Amino acid sequence: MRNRSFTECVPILIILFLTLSVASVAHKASAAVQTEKTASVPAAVQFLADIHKEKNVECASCHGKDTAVDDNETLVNQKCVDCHGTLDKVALAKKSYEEDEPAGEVEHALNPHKSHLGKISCTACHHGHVTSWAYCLQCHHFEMKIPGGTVAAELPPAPKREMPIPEIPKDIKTETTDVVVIGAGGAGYTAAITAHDSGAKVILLEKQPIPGGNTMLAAGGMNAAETRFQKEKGIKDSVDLMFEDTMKGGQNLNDPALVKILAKNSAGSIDWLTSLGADMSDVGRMGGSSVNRTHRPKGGAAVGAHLNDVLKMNAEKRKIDVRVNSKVVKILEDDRGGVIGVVVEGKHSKLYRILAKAVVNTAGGFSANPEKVAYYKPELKGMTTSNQPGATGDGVDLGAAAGGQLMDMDQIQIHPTVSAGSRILITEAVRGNGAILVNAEGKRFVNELSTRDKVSAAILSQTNKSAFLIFDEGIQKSLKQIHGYFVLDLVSEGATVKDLAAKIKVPTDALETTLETYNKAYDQKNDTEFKRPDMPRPIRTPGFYAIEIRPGVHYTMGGLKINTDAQVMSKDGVPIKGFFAAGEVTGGVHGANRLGGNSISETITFGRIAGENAAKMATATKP
Ligand code: MEZ
Repeated sequence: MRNRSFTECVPILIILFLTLSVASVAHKASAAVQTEKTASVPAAVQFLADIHKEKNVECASCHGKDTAVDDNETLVNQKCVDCHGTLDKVALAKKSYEEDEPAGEVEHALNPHKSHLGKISCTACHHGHVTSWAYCLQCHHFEMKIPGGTVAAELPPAPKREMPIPEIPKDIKTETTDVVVIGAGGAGYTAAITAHDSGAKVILLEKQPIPGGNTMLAAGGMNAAETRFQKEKGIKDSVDLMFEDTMKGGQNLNDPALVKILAKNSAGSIDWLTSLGADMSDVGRMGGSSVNRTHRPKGGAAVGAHLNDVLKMNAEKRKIDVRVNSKVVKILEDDRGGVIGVVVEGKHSKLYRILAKAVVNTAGGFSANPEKVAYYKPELKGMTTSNQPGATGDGVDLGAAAGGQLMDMDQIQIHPTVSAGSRILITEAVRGNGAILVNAEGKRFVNELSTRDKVSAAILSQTNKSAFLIFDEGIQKSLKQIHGYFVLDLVSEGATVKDLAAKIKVPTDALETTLETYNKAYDQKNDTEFKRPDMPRPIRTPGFYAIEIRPGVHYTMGGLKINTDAQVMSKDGVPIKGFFAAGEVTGGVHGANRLGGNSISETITFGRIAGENAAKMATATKP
């Protein structure tokens, strides 16, 4: 079907409007809101509702007649799509957001309708009665226009980071289900799908307007040992070696029982994802791993956006009840401390209660909560983060308030390579595929494949507390994800090493010598200088590229203590009945330092365990 333009759509909507004769209470209320808000708008800004009104699109065309808006804003979003087309269609229609972009270069263009956020709802960015703002502006600094907003529009104030537990009125609405999952990132979707497939009725809650959590940002891949993809590529690995690498990387602070589960179930988790339609066939390496075991889509594409799509699609196929804009404000307990449900604050539905036989907490970590990070690790005060804005640690607070034991809260990981001056993570896979790090003097200073704690510490002791990732055309071609850094304008380029040195203002001789020495080490398969264990590619194929990077807060290793069944442990050291957790909200798997690629591994493996055990518990008590 041809995509209708907005103007073509207007008459249809008017007819619809007239047919429905919507001089309704809802319409009036909506119009009143509109007038009231419009009155306070600065002259230059019109809200989306005003723009529609000017085009004779009445309120009920978007809101429907007498229909209360649900927290997913389902009807409003459907109306946007009916009129303007799906996200894919809008993305095609608007290939370039850079005004001077030549038509032939649309491949490189930024397109907010097509991004790693996947298929998000229109109302995540487009707001009818307040200034619209692009969700991605919370991490990026794009100069892009949005109807009913402005480029310079002030973002709404950041959500309150502390979670005062509100007074819960007794008479709020109550729903019931088997399993409630808090947080729709990778662990949440995995737990929800697994619980559903084990026979439970599930509600998956997400406080942000879009699902995905930090999973949607995950880049490098998912660690797994003894997988069929490793076998196909002749990679010799073992569950024991993954266990040893993970313990060593975590400085043996990890809970060995959890690490055993992680390693033992990792290949099964890859098979599970594959059975859902994921492509995990490319295998690379992250720092601290003895062999290539980081799985990701073909060509080295980012793992998170792909998994996010696959998990969302599978939840939709199963008709799992996923609710965004739905923040859990309290976990409910019975008089013996067992967990029996949650209280939710919906964007539109306000406070309501869901009683459940089991609750799974997959609400993530707190790297995007600078106050909390600084509280537990004062030396990280003011440091940027690679995390999505919802990673504020509510899940940890909710779990602790429900009697859960916290552990290792001061174990906070900084990722060595966040693009300088931004929040954009440059995946460790760039180093894994061959890039080196040089300082402002043009010299290498560290084994680039060492663990994150060591590489970050080395960078922080260099001039400007930053460094440059250096790679060439061969490395750029080997990893699809790198393309995105060009699109985001993060890469300095040179046709020769000399050109590049001039661009990034490092001494030419030093950079040339550094690359000659490194390429010799590659040829001799021996890095005598820094003992880098794997040099998959030389750096000698023009063009030459650099990205300036700085460490940023990336992952919180601490959280709720769980056992191997993903049950949350109480402060007295016993499992809390009906309470499970998985993913970054938990502590224990990664100890003092998480290995790159072990986060997605943990979310999938422990998400599956939590979902299965929650469902088992829920269905066992079914009449
Ligand atoms: O597991 C991670 O955090 C990871 C692989 C990050 C990255 O550098 O891509």
